[in-house]
Amino acid sequence: MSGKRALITGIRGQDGAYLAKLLLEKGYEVYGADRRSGEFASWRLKELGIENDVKIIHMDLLEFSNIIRTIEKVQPDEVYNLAAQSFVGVSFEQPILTAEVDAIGVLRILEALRTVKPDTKFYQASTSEMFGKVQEIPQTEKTPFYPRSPYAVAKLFGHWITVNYREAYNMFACSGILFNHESPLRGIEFVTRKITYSLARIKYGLQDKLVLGNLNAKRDWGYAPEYVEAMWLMMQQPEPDDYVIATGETHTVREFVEKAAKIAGFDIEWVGEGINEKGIDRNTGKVIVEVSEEFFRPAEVDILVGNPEKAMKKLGWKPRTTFDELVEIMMEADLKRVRDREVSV
Ligand code: NDP
Ligand code: GDR
Repeated sequence: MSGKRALITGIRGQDGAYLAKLLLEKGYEVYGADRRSGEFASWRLKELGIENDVKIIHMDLLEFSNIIRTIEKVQPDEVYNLAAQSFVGVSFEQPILTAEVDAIGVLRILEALRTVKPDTKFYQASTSEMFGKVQEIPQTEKTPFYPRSPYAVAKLFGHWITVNYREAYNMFACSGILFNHESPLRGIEFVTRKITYSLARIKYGLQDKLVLGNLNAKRDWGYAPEYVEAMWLMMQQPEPDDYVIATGETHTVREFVEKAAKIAGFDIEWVGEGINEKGIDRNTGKVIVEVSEEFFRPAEVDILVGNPEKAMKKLGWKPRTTFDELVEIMMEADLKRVRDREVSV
């Protein structure tokens, strides 16, 4: 037993589940802050078999008094702030809510910690989206930021306020600048999971098409369970610091679709251009991928690719799962899920 107590916000999310599992394995007592309860919301903790091991506590990042009371009660050694309105697309529709949670929410936790328990270590879930309209390739901890969405602007405040509390109050506050990381526990609204889940449903005749937005966007996609290890490693260093966590490779959405489709037994041929582009399955001649304006963003991040050298050197962290392996893990998991749960026999 490590004897340590951790508080994870965003416990019902992808990273919350994997981080809770990792910390439980390391002997931590894990408290998960959740803004609401409910059977369905626990699906990720259930899939990892840890739903009875995490102590759920109700805490909303919008409510300062709630955060204060939670910290007084839990007396955590480490706080991992993973809670966020994390969907970039939605942040254009709900910019004020996004700022309240993703920017001021971070400040609320830091202020609560400064007031109640300033020796607590703090991790902030920062993001490659802060690089936005990229100023250099690949991006490092020193690359200038240029956010391109209300989400990224809010996260940039969260990042800088974390740095500021470290410098102003000598708090152990780190910011992990994580590039996209995916898994079978990824939310269905994000492009990778949308692709694998939809293709699985098409394969079993439950859906006709996969409708996407910008197929040319490039992302540095890694495997989520490895990225939560980096969060923990940052918190075990002698000094708090900020780190880029990435694979160093970038791929288009189109490539992700092609690879996933192949695993699911399709063979895609692209015809047409822009909004009229379509993906036809050569085996059947059927259109299985379409493009729609609906999924384009008012301002897009065209390419992201990170350089994780600092994390490799200082944390001893490195990405292990390749892009091909990631697509395979996700595609196989969704084929199994759909076969087991949605196909009637
Ligand atoms: P998810 O969207 O899966 O999880 C975010 C969690 O935050 C959800 O469980 C959500 O709760 C919770 N939440 C939202 N609003 C509030 C609120 N007001 N108070 C309390 N909790 C709230 O995100 P991920 O697990 O993918 O990501 C974790 C963090 O890392 C996020 O901050 C994200 O922005 C950031 N990030 C993620 C990357 C990625 O590729 N996954 C890359 C870089 C950064 P509910 O379940 O109730 O909706
Ligand atoms: P992102 O992830 O915006 O990078 O944010 P997302 O998977 O939503 O988009 C990646 C790229 O794919 C393009 N795209 C589509 N995206 C979605 N969601 N749906 C579609 O139909 C679609 N078609 C094309 C997008 O335009 C974009 O270019 C994720 C989140 O986890 C953030 O919280 C996190 O900070 C960043 O990753 C790093």
